[in-house]
Formats: sequence, structure tokens, C-alpha cells
Amino acid sequence: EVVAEEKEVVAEKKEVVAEKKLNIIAEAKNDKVKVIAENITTLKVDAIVNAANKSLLGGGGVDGAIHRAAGRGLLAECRTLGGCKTGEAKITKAYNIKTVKAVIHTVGPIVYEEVTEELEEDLYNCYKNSLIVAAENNLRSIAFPSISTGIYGYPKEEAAITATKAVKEFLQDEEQSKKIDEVIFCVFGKEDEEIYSDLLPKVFG
Ligand code: AR6
Repeated sequence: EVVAEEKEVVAEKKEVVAEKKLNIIAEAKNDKVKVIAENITTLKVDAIVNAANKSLLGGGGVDGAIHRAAGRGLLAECRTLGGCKTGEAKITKAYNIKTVKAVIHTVGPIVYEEVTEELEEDLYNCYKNSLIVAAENNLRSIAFPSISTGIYGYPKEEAAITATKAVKEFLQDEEQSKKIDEVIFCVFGKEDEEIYSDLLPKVFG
């Protein structure tokens, strides 16, 4: 019995280590929404979202990281898609990213000066349309980077508010919600770690 108990303790410890390795920094009570601090290409989820540009032919930031990890097959498929409009989302296979079934490419708005209502709506639509594409393709877990908040200049806090709002409203739709088990906000950098871990309990409880 003692041995069994010890085994249990070891198993528990292992679980903790596994969680730590994933860097889960916040989790909503609804159990579906998490914040994880990682390179998005290393996550084990059905779909990762790419913060792409309208050409869908690759770039810097997370787009560059995803294309590098996925390999040339991804670029070849992207060439067949005819680009993507701001706020819309298109799906490809994940090629050499073996922990993932698909990549959903979306194009965030570029902020030159201030965030207008139109830009906010574009960003909202990136999250909403990516979730719709995931649900349509039976992809039950999805990880988002902080779309538009790097090269495209969207203020991080405002972006997080819109991102969490879009996910919350999507999950409030009962039919859609049934099709998604897990939504991860994949944060990259201390600033977003703090913003999202503060925001998550406020938005999702
Ligand atoms: N994993 C997760 N997040 C990452 C990673 C990564 N490996 N690398 C960067 N980030 P950005 P945008 C974060 O600039 O602002 C490209 O050239 C980063 O810290 O990648 O939407 C495209 O082709 C930031 O929080 O995307 C477009 O031309 C977030 O990802 C343009 O950049 C988004 O930063 C899109 O700009």
C-alpha cells in the first residue's frame, strides 16, 4: 500500500513537472481557456493560428517561426490560397509541425496611429473567423498568438481585451462551443504574460 501511495505521489509530481514545462500561467474556471507562455510551434494542439500578412507567403515574427518549423510544404500550399483579407482566416496542413494537425492563417490589422473601431473589429474577426474555421474542420483545440501586437503595432493591452472578448462571445454560442474543447492564448514575452494572466479571470471567471 505504501508503495502504491508513493507511486501516486511520484505520478502527481510528474504531472506538476509536465504542467510547468508547458508554462501554463493562467487557466479559466470554465477549463477551456488557458494562457501558455511558449513558442507556438511547440504546442500540442489540433490547430495553431498564424498571424500572417495578406500575401500568406511568410514573413517575420510568429509567421516566420511557423514557416521555418513547418518547412517548404507550407509555403507551397500557401501559394495556392490566393492570399487572405484582413480579419479573415484560411486553413492549411501543418507539414513538419508534427504536434499539430493544421495551421489557420489569419491577417490582423495594422495600427499606424490609434486603434479605430474598424481596426478593433478586424482584430475581433481574426479570432472569431479562426475559431469558425477550427470548428468547421473538427479541430477541437486551438492556440492563438497575440495577433497584430508585434510588427503590426496593435497596443498589447487593447489587443488582449479584444482577443478575450472574441473568444468569450464565440464560446457563449452553445452550438459553436460544443465543437471546441480548448482555446490557448499563447503569449510570448513578459508583458503579455502579465496582461493575459490579469485579464483571464476577469473575462472568464
Ligand atoms: N510563438 C508565439 N508567439 C510569437 C512567436 C512564437 N514563436 N514569435 C513571435 N510571437 P508578429 P503581427 C509573438 O510580429 O504583429 C509578419 O512579418 C510576438 O511576440 O509575429 O500580427 C507577418 O508576415 C507578438 O506578441 O505578428 C506580417 O507581415 C505576436 O506573436 C506581420 O509580421 C505577434 O507578432 C504580422 O504582424
